Amino acid sequence: MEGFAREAHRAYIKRVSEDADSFEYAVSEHLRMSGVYWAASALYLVGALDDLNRDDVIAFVFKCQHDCGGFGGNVEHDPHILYTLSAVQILCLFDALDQLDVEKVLAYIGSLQQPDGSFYGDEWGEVDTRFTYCALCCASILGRLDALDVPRAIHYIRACENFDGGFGCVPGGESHAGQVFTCVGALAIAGALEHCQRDLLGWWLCERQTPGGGLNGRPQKDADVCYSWWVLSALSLLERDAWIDSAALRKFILSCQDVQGGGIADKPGDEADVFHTFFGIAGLSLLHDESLEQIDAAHALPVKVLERIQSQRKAAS
Ligand code: GRG
Ligand code: ZN
Repeated sequence: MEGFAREAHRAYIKRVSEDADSFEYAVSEHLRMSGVYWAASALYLVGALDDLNRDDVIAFVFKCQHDCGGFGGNVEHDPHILYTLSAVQILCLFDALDQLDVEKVLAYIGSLQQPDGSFYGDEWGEVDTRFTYCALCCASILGRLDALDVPRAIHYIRACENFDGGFGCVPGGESHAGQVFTCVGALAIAGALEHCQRDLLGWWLCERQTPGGGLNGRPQKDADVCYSWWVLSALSLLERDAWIDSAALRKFILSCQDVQGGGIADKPGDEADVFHTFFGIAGLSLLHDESLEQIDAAHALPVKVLERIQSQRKAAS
């Protein structure tokens, strides 16, 4: 079996982050902010955050902020809660939260919450449990969950639960591992995991493991490296991560590496991309790979980064 190709992945992430002429750079133009979060997080987990230029990244992040407090996916793109979370996560990774007008960001996120507890993604009114997660994760990182109506947010998440213990993007929406992550993550952040049916949902999640060791997002679908994060993070928050075959999952993730060119693909033999590189490495971190930094399954940030933020907040109060 191939080992973890750390140096190749480092070089790959640096290359695709800097090469503005690459295919990957062009197709990720609309979500650059999240792309930077995936790249920076992956580098942090392999102990190489310094491969990115801190000043350039921070300048880019603030160029994407709007007067309302929200951030766009790129310079001159409209604000959206998805990119607002990525922006805040990037500032955390680079220890630059002190440059952020926290109240302004909280006002933006709070303005997106609806009377039923759900969240819009932006001013256009799409509702999705992904946006609930973004809101709670962001407010939690900023130490200000009190800025949101958390009980109503929990109520809305519960309305998205299905008979199989899983969750969808809206009430009645099919269970999907990505949405399960957002709902379990948000409930964990809210300290409300008692609302999950741990055993029923744990079963549904561990049944996502396919004979090849990889995880899929719902029944009958192919395994894909990113579900190593969406499924395993939820299992670990529910304390049911021992229910999957860890060695087989690790083997599947490693088989999706491009050991020469660097990066990790969705499936063996496919082209690598930064999204699957991050979620593959994050999955290996959740599998307790000791050569990697540990990641927090609820906030999708390194444990050390969250500890640093907490101690800074303590010192300031
Ligand atoms: C900070 C980690 C983090 C997340 C932010 C955006 C977000 C919040 C969460 C996304 C959750 C989600 C819905 C993930 C699934 C992404 C995915 C692979 C979707 C593919 O769906 P299909 O139907 O694929 O195309 P399948 O695998 O079902 O065939
Ligand atoms: Zn994927």
